This record gives sequence, structure tokens and C-alpha cells, in this order.
Amino acid sequence: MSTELFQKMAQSIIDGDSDAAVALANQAVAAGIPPLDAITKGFVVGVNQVGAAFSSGDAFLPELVMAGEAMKAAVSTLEPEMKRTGAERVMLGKVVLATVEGDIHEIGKSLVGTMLSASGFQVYDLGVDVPAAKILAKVKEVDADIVGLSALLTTTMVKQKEVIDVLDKEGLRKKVKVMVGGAPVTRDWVQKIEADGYSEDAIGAVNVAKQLVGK
Ligand code: B1M
Repeated sequence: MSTELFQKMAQSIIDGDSDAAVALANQAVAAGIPPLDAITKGFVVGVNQVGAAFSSGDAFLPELVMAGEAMKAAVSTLEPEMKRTGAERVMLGKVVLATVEGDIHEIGKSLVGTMLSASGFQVYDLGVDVPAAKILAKVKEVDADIVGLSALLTTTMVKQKEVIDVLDKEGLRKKVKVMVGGAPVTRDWVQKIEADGYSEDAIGAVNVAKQLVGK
């Protein structure tokens, strides 16, 4: 039953059909399927397929855009349920979150933000294409414990390093932990830029953030 639903979810993203994606997300909530399962076993399978087709030249930008829109609609529909089912309610720490400058991919970053706030972090999501200076200003304003930086392009990963350098220059590097993520980010990269934490997915990001604040 759920396998069939997951397949339909993937297909709705491949078809770039936002209405179908929203309807299927609502169906999952009604059926008591954990929202993160709907995302990882259903919708993400579809968006990865579109991404692969785009890489190999079998799909084009309009398809990528439509898949992205459908994916966004599905995740937004599931968001309230993810927040509702977040188990912990204590304040674990403050996270300034952003997709780095030059990069407009927002779905994974927002998912990480939702999971962090559902788990008890206060999240300041600055959105996408965010310059290092804006991130620094927010870190100072809210006295952040963690900066979370998402990058989906090999060309924008360098901006993660730029933010670390800016924090360093301001004497904040020891105080503020930096967690990075995004599809092209590897452990080698994390070591190279001397980030404090890294995760491949949103659940992992919560565990890493907890470790970073010593919880
Ligand atoms: Co773009 N795009 N895209 N795109 N796009 C990729 C990333 C790409 C791999 C596709 C491909 O060629 N196979 C490729 C990058 C190649 C590279 O650099 N290696 C690519 C490209 C080339 C581009 C453009 C340059 C295309 C063009 O214009 N010619 C352009 C760039 C625009 C820009 O940013 N300046 C572009 C544009 C777009 C859309 C706008 C159309 C759309 C985004 C819509 C939106 O976000 N509102 C889009 C999409 C949808 C994708 C793919 C298909 C899917 C991304 C996604 O949402 N995945 C993507 C291919 C792919 O990844 N399969 C692709 C689902 C999401 C849940 O996963 O974002 O990986 P993800 O996040 C995960 C983890 O990475 C991790 O946890 C998340 C949840 O599990 N994570 C973190 C993410 N951030 C984290 C932060 C953390 C911790 C974990 O701590 C802080």
C-alpha cells in the first residue's frame, strides 16, 4: 500500500505535477505515514531521477524547474506534520541557516531547517543566495551557536569556506560552530575547509547539531 503511494509520489515529481504532489502528501498524512518517509522514500526518489536525467541531457531546465516546484509544494504540505511530531520541545540552541551566495537551491536547506526546529533548535532561516556578510550580521544579532550552510553546486561550495573565513576574521570562529551540507559536499571538503560538522541528510543534521552544542 505505502510502496504504491511512494511510487506515485516519485512520479508526481517526475511529472512536475504540484497538485498531485500536494494531494499525495495529504494522503500520506491521513494514512499516518511519517512525513520524512514520504519525502525520502517517495518524493526524493522522483527529484533524484529528474536530476540524473538533467545531467545526462535527457531532461531540460523547464523539467528541473517543475520538479523543483512540485518538490517544494510537497515538502511545504508535510512541514506542519513534521513540526507537530517533533518530539523535543526544549531549546537546544540557535542556528543561522542559509543556502550560500550564488546558489538558489532551497528544498534540502528548508528540510534541514524544519527538522532542526522540530527537534528544539531556534532556526533563523535566511533563505537562498545569501552573502557571507548577511550571515555574519545575523550571527551577531542573535548570538548564534551554529551556522548551517547549504550548497548544491560545485561552483558555490567555496562560499562555505568564505563564511568560515569571515567568522574567523571577526574572532567568532571558536564561539560559533559551522555545519555544512548539500549534495556535492564530501568529508574531504569538510576537512579541507575545517568546518565543525557535516551531514548527508536532514536527520543526520539534527544529530550533528546536537553534538555541536554538546546535547
Ligand atoms: Co539544480 N542542480 N540547478 N535546480 N538541481 C542540481 C543540484 C544538479 C546536481 C542537477 C544535475 O545536473 N544532476 C546540478 C548541479 C551540478 C553540480 O554543480 N555538481 C544542478 C544545476 C546544474 C542547476 C543549474 C545551474 C541549472 C541551470 O540553470 N543550467 C541551476 C543553478 C541555479 C543556481 O543555484 N544559481 C539549477 C536550478 C535548479 C532549480 C531552481 C530548477 C531547482 C531548485 C528549486 C528549489 O530549490 N526551489 C533545481 C533542482 C530541483 C535540482 C535537483 C534536481 C534536486 C535538488 C533537491 O531539491 N533535492 C538537483 C539534483 C539532485 O540533487 N538530485 C539539482 C532534494 C533535497 C531534499 O535534497 O537538496 O540534496 P538536497 O538536500 C539534502 C542533503 O543534501 C542534505 O540534507 C537534505 C535533506 O536530506 N543537506 C544538508 C542539504 N543542505 C544541508 C545543510 C546541512 C546539512 C545537510 O547543514 C547545514
